[in-house]
Amino acid sequence: RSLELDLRRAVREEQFALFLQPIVDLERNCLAGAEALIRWQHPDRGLVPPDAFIPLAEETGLISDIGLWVLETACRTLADWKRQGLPYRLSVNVSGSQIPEGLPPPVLLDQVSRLGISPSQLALEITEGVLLSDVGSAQTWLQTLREAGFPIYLDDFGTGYSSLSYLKRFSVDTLKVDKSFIRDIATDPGDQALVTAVVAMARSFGMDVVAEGVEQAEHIGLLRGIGCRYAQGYYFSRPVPIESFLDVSEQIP
Ligand code: G
Ligand code: G
Ligand code: NA
Ligand code: MN
Repeated sequence: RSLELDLRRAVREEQFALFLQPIVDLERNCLAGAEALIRWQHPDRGLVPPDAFIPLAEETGLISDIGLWVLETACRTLADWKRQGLPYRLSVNVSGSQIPEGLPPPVLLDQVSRLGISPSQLALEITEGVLLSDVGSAQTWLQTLREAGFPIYLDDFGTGYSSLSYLKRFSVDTLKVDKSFIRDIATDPGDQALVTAVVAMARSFGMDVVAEGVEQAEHIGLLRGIGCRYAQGYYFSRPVPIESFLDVSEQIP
């Protein structure tokens, strides 16, 4: 349990960093924004990736405080961009265990209004399981925030249990197609057919699509061809520290 003690201290001392990975608008050929991905700057272990501590944070409830730190850091970054006249959108990941008490809608609204940013610039990434686990309260949470203007992204789309009826029941703004479907899209006709169908379906529901895990130049032409508007992946950039993001994004697309 020493990792838990370390994590408690990390929360107190804010030993975290937000890394940003660009999301590119393939239609307009410009940067659309970024996904925020947390890292733990451990005093002895160095940079710890989220997979190594988010599950523990969820078990121990520390995820709530970590989530509030992420929210504040993301909003400060948006305010900073606004001062520079940059219109980018940021998306933050939200775990099921943060919903609803860990991230109350009034807290989100208060944060954006204090910093003078629009809710439309802060997207919330959830996974499909979140709304199925405790349908009542999670659904109310989602609906309240969506009505307040926060875009909702469905993360890792295609890997869980979402069906057409799921998408009809829970309205979201954007589907993020999981990287496992993009990886072989240039060579696997099945994956290509699947992503083509997802894009067509998203359109008919009025949703946007972000392709995740875009690693090759070939992916870009293909995705553009099937009408997928947004892309994210190592081809453009790995997640980078906030301080480097604007420099990195100058090279994009
Ligand atoms: O950064 P990386 O690509 O290693 O992210 C791995 C996973 O960690 C992602 O699936 C993402 O959902 C999760 N993750 C990253 N940042 C956060 C965060 O701020 N909050 C939560 N709850 N999960 C995060
Ligand atoms: O929240 P989510 O699970 O979608 O987090 C995205 C994860 O995917 C992060 O761990 C991020 O570092 C990773 N990632 C981002 N772009 C790429 C990519 O092009 N290829 C691969 N393999 N992983 C990526
Ligand atoms: Na995500
Ligand atoms: Mn994802």
